[in-house]
Amino acid sequence: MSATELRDAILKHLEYSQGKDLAHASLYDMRMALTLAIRDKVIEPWFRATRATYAAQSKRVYYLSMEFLIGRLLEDAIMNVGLTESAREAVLGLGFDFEAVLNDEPDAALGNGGLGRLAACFLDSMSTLGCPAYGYGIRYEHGLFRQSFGPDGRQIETAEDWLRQSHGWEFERPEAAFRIGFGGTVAESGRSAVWTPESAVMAKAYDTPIVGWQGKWANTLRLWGAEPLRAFDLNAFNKGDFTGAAAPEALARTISRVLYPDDTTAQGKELRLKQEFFFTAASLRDILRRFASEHSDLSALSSRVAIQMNDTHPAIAGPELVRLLHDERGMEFDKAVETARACLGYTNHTLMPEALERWPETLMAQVLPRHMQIIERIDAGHARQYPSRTVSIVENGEVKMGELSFIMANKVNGVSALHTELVKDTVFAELHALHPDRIVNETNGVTPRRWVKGANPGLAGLITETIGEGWEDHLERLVELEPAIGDQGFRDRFAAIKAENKVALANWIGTEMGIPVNPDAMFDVQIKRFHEYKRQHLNILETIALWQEIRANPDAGWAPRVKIFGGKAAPGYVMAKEIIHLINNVARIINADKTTRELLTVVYPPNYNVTMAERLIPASDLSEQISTAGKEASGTGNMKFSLNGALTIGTLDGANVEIRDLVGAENFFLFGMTADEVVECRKTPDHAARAIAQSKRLKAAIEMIESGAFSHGDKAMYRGVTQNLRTHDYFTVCADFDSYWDAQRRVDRAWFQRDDWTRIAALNTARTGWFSSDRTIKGYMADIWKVAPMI
Ligand code: B1N
Repeated sequence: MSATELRDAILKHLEYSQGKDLAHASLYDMRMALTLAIRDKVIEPWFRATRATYAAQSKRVYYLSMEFLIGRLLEDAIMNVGLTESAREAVLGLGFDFEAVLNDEPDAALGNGGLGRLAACFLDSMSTLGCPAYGYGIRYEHGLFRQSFGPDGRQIETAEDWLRQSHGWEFERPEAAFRIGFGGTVAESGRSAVWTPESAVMAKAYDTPIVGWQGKWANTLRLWGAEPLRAFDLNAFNKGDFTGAAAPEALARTISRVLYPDDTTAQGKELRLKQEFFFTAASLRDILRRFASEHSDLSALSSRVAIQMNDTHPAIAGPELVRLLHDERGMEFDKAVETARACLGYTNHTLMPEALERWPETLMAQVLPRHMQIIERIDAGHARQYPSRTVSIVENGEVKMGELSFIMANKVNGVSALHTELVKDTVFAELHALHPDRIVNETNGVTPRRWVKGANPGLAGLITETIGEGWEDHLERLVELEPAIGDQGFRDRFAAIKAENKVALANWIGTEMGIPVNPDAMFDVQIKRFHEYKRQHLNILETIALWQEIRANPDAGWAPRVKIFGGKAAPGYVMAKEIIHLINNVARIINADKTTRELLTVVYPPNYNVTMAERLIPASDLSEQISTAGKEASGTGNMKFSLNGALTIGTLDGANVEIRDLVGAENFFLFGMTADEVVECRKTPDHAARAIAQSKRLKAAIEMIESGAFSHGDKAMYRGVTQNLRTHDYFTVCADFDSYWDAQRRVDRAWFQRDDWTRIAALNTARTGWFSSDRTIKGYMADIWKVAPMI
């Protein structure tokens, strides 16, 4: 499509879809018209993919996820259909700034962090690989909250409103709607049972086409919105019970209203359980409807259907599928369990005990009475089959969703090599012994289309010039860059691209925050959700210590640094919010110190999201991946940084281990205890006190916080953080501090060997092509889903 043709298509949509002529079109009108013109181009591969899948009677993959952190879609879609240049020209020709049009799109934050972003990268890769797939989730009215900082530096949360403007990508499907019930009673009826829910809502489908690289294939992201039952159903429902009749309407309004803002924690709230059942049940009905339109023999279900549970959030899929097969379609119970298991896979994303979902048995029995019976029967069946087992799904009055998922899945996977081994050795040790072939590893990945080509066009251009086209969907080809890294000319270009990205970021920080930053300084970046295990407080403690040392010894050869933080804390996570508050106040004090101004700046732009990540990562020199070893299941930001030529300072945790193996130990700033050593360390009750006593810098940094230096003299302000460090320090910040400090000084020295730094940065890019989510998805397709690519 030429720029002129695209221009005509945009004008047509301006006129007929937006009802505006060019002279009166707003930025929003232009963005919508461009979106609709591009969406038109996506329809053709979308239909083609659907027809090809039907024609081949191919097995389909269903990716069930509570979260899809897709961010903006327009720029990505334009790139995938190969219209970036035409679109730029057409939009410019119509008198609009292309970047401004792209920036007008709201960032769809239907997820918290890594888990949701992984689901979005997987959608991209499944479409790129021609894997027939549907993403299924919830169309939250409000995604993750918007973050701002109060004048005192505290996090303020406000509702996010991405659907206030009409959503240009989606298609509403009023015909694809299912009634989803809750509560009520179960009556025995022969060998099965009849569940009569007490209340119900309608799940209505909204489809967004997800086009792959070069527009060869497109899959569907189907998100469910909750609506009250129709008038007819309401009448039937109503018979005499008026209060009961009003309840479903209230329920319908709340069920898809808001994303739970908790990352790696489970809240155990009734509404959350209802959300989980709501989207899982609607998805399963849709899956069985589609299967039934092509096949009649339900025993063949697993040859046509692979359902992936993204963590335990859709774990009710096990019992619900059994219920649909047994109660509603008359399949014998044990066969229904076998059939369901053959379809289901379960991805574990965390070992943190507070994240492992458990529901009170009483709540489960009240919200999903039939499912509670089925869970008990599955549990009993498993116990009969494995009499030696001591774990069970229902224990101490709780339903453990991890165990349920494990038992109901034919494959269980971890998300990095280290994490998968820990899954085998810790949470699922006993189940692993009983089912030794069930756990597999699928190390996470990220889409290079968004995270290299889209976010870093400069680097993408250099890659193409150096190794030719086609690396975008064969990212392992980045190794071909390696010979060029020996050339001074290549290194200079690589460095110049990084420098340009940093100038752009420095300008943005200047306009957005009013803080001048020196683009020649090292950009040292930690962006991720705030959590004690991710240890942003380790970073800020080191920052305080560094500031003190620079003041005491200004000429000791410090590398000038800009420390950049980004991330949100769950609204109820008091400690994480205190750390945010502390960082903002440390930034306020340090940035006001004229004596260190040239060497150290701390910036923390509010409301970190996918779009901000796309801006920050290409401009980063140093990637902070400093979690307590054994706690970060994988990380995916770590991969994005490496691909974009940042060096990593990190622990042996999650996929850091694999990054270090690939880029080479000599090119990675390793520090801290190993996962085993952390476990050992915790056995010494005063490990924190000892570490503080041994480290004059750590001691001084903590004391400085306690002195009120960052809180207008208020000595008690950060007691939550400091007392925890001094006493409990479960995440071993103190025990790792000196090692971290030393690694940072190695970073300083490396920074002054600028050409060598650039060489290592380029090696990071060249050696991390393995982290493409295409590689990950190929793994799932071969090991778990047993699905062949269609292109
Ligand atoms: O999943 C990512 C990993 O890269 C991260 O290491 C991991 O922390 C993240 C409950 C979670 N694990 N668990 C969650 C999110 C929301 C929620 O309500 C748990 N997120 C992760 C991708 O594998």
